[in-house]
Amino acid sequence: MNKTEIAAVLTEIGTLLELKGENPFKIRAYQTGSRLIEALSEDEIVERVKAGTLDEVKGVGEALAQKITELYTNGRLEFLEKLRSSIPAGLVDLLQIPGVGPKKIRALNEKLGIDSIAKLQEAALAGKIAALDGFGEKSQEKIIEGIRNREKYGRRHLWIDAWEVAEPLLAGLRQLPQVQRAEHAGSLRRRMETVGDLDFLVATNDPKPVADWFVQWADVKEVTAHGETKASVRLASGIQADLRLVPPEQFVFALHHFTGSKDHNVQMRHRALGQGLSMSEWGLVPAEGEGTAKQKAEERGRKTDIQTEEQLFKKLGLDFIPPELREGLGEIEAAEKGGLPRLVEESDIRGVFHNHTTASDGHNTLEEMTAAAEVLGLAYLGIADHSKSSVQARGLDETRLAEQVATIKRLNASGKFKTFVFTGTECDILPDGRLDFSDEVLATLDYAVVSVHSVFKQSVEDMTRRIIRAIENPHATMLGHLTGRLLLQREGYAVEIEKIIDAAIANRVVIELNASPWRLDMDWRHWRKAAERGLLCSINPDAHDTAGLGHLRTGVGAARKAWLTPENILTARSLPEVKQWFLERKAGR
Ligand code: DGT
Ligand code: CA
Ligand code: CA
Ligand code: ZN
Repeated sequence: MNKTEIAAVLTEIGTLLELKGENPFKIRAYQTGSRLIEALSEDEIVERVKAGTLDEVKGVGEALAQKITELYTNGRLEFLEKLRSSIPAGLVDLLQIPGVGPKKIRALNEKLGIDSIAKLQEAALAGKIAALDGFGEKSQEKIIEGIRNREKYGRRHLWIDAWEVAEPLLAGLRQLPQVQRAEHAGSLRRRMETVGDLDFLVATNDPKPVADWFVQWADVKEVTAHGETKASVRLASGIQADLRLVPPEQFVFALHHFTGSKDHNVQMRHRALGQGLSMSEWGLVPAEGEGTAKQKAEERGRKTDIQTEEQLFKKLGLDFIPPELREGLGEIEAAEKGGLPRLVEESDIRGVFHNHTTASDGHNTLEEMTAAAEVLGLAYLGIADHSKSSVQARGLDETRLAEQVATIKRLNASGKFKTFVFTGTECDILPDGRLDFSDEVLATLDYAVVSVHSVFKQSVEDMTRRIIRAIENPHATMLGHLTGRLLLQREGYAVEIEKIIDAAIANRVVIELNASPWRLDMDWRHWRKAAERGLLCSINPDAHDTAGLGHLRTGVGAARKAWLTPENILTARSLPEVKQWFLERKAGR
């Protein structure tokens, strides 16, 4: 365990002892011990553990020294494990509610028999808390809100939601005169499909006003830490945000460290060590020699020639690794050999498929959607309204589909928009794998997205067979949202993804990367290998209104995370190339 982790354990022990109503001196000894450990350098702790001289530190007694040694060497502490199990789990849970500390929990337990969050909520809603000594209307309100928010705060957030909250905050930080550089880091920068919390990083020589500004941001609901090197807040949306403030010469090292991922960082540190260098959030310094890593880094930082991540990677013999690829999945090996892909960018995308209009469950008309695509500079727009079995989505039957096709052809011929419109459908894959439209009807369209929208609860074998049968239909052009997942809401249905990928490649069917922020399906984790084997991707916004076309950005982020290049993506091709590809496909089989 490192010192921060050890300090956290000591604090936890103090809290648990307080919860048990132990002797205040004993409690204070752990609280003080935690602060003392934080104040020591990592190297000093190592030395003192080795020499057995921890108890010589003022304020650290023999008992504490022995526990710290045990934590340092074993990474666990029997005393803590016993302590934890001696307290009802429900009481410990109550510590998660803001405004109720160990003392209050004991009072609630003694006077009202409260030993779980559920009972606390019940008592608060019944107005029983306000009547207790040491509580009141205000603390009762706070408890009720705390419980209500717990679920909201506890969960992760869609990338797009996190992005929308983070962008204005980042812009605000950059405008402060004390801020030399500011970036976001963590999973948001790595473009994970969901984000736990926001991580901001600022380079400044004057951290106090920056931290003060951050905790007073309009959206801040609660300040959980407010120092000169770090501040943490909860925002109104329930998202938590960390701000770290570092001197300018440390910025690039901290940016790399807090961008993560953990796995990537571990591998990078390992590589640095192989070159005799110690890499940390503080800097890149010789692994051997006098002083702590932090001291050495601070000393050398002032004269470091490393200002950018490009330079940092170069120093370790690597090409620049885009943040999206930093998952510890072979990116370092590729960067070493000059083998990183030229990742797709938003500007590579020439058109979009799989979009809905008011004909089915969309909110904008065909012309509105086309106008919006034109504004985005897209050369083509593929319409794909639902088919007749999707009754709730007002799926089109054969007659209405034929009418829509005629309308689209007239629109293209009119020359009203620069964007060309492809005729298509999002055709239901029926439970047995047949498609919702006959071959004759499908043959009248430029393309067909085939998707599962019903009967999700099939066995893996049945679902896999069902989708493969659909893929084998010569009129299927693309497979829509492969697993049907809704991020943070609904797991995808069980299906053998490898077999689906095999079938798609064999039948020259495109698999979509559904760009809607709550789908991002097929998942980036499957794409890299599949694309290497020749699977073609289409980044499909699945837009249900004009704003939905903007989901393209989320989709491109996921595609980058998936190591995809423009060559892997159908919609990075020009209009004539795509027309040609559709024609060849139709003729080819
Ligand atoms: P999240 O917030 O759960 O979506 O994921 P991240 O990746 O943003 O994780 P977070 O916010 O806990 O930390 C940001 C980055 O800081 C993380 O990706 C890597 C780095 N980091 C944080 N704690 C550790 C640690 O204990 N060890 C290492 N090697 N890196 C860490
Ligand atoms: Ca984070
Ligand atoms: Ca964080
Ligand atoms: Zn769909």
